[in-house]
Amino acid sequence: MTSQIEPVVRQLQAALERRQFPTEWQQWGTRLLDHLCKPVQVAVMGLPGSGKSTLINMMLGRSVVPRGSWIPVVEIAHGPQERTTYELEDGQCLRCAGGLDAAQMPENAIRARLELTDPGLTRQNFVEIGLQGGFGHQMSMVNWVVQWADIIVWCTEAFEEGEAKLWASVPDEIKDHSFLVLTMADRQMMRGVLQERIEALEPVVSEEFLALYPIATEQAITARCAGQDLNEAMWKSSGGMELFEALMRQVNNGRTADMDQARMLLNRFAPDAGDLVETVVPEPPRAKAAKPAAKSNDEVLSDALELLRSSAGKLLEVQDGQGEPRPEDVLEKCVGIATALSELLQQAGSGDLSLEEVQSDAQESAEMMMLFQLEKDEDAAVDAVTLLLQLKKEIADKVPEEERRIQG
Ligand SMILES: Nc1nc2c(ncn2[C@@H]2O[C@H](COP(=O)(O)OP(=O)(O)OP(=O)(O)O)[C@@H](O)[C@H]2O)c(=O)[nH]1
Ligand SMILES: [Mg+2]
Repeated sequence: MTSQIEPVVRQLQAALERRQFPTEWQQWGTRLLDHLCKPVQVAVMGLPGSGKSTLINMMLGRSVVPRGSWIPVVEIAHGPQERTTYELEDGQCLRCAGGLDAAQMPENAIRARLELTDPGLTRQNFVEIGLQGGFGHQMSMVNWVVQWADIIVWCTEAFEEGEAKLWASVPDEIKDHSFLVLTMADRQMMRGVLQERIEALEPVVSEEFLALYPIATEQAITARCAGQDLNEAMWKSSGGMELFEALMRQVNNGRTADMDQARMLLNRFAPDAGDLVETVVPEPPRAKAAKPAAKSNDEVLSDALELLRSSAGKLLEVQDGQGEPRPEDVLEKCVGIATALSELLQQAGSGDLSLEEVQSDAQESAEMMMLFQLEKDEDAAVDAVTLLLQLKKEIADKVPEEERRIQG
C-alpha cells in the first residue's frame, strides 16, 4: 500500500467500524476498503498459445513465467520473498522457495501463485488464465474471472467468433476497463494481415473494449530487457510502450477513482474520521485565501449562471447524433459541470452569507454527483440533471437583475 492510500484506508476502516455511513453507503464503503487494501487485479486471458505468459513477462520486464508452463491459472503477486505455491487437484498446497520452474511443476497442479518482491506488484497483480477445454469450460472460466478482475487483457491473434461469444458475457463495467491485445503482430505484419485485422476489429473494439493494442511481444521484451538501457525505438515500434503505458494508466485511474470516492464518503459522512486515527497536520493557509478576490461576488455568480446555461445544452448530446444519451455519459458530464461550477464559485471572496450558501450547495452537489456516478443507471442520471437544474435556479435567483439582462 502506498503512503498516500494508507491514511485513507485507516480512516475508512475507523468510519466503517463506527458505522458512521448510512446503511446504503456502508456496503459501498466496505467494497472501497476492500479495493484499496489489495492490488488492482489484472487478468491476462486468452486461448492456449495466444501469448499470455510472454505478455506478463514483458509487463514485468523479465522472464517470470517460463515457456512450457501449462498450469491454467498462474497468479503473480507481491510477497516478502520469492516463492511459489502450487494448488493441486486434490486441494493440497505445495510451497517451494524460488520462482516458477517448468521442470518442477507438480503434474496435478491446477493453479500456481508466484510471489515476487518487485515493488510494482503492490499496485497490481497479474493473473494468467488459459482458456482450455471446450466452450462450456471456457465460459465457466470467464464467469469466474469477472467475479474478481478489475481489468482484463484479452490476448488473441484474431478474436474470432468463439472468443467474441465468451467476451459477450463480461459485464460492461469490466469491458470499459479492458484491453484487446493483438499478439504476434510481427508475424501478422509479415503475412500482411495486421492492418486488415485491426480495421476489421474496429467496430467490436469501440463497443466492447477500452482499446486495441497490437504488439510484437518478443521484440518488446528484447527492447526492454536486452542490455542495460531501454531500446526506445524498438520499445515503441513493437507496440510494447503503448500497451504498457495504457495499462499502467488504467491501473492508476482505478486507484485514484477509489481514493476519490473514499475521500468523498469520508468528507460527507465522517468528516471527523481523520481525528480518530491520527493527528492531522493542519494544512498551511492557502495563498488564494489571503489574496483579495479578483472578481466581485456578483460577477462570479453571473459567470456561474453562464456556465450552467452553456453546458445545459450539451448534457443530452449523443456521440453520433442518434439515439438516446447513455446514462453514464450524462453522469460524467454532470460531474464535470458540477466540479467546474464548484471551483468557479470558490473564486468569490468569503463573508457573503448568501454566496457561501451557494458555494456549499455546489460543493455538496459535486460530491453527490460522484456518488450518483457510481450507480450508472437512468435514475441516477435523472437525479444528477435535476440537481444541476436546482442549482441553476438557486444561482439565477441570486444574480442581480442587471447582470441577468446583460447575459440575455
Ligand atoms: N513471433 C512472436 N511470437 C510470440 C509472441 N508472443 C508470444 N510468442 C511466442 O508464442 C508462443 C506462445 O506464447 P506464450 O506466451 O507461452 O502463450 P500462452 O498464451 O501463455 O500459452 P499457454 O499458457 O500455453 O496457453 C511462445 O513460443 C512465444 O515465444 C509475439 O508477439 N511474436
Ligand atoms: Mg502461458
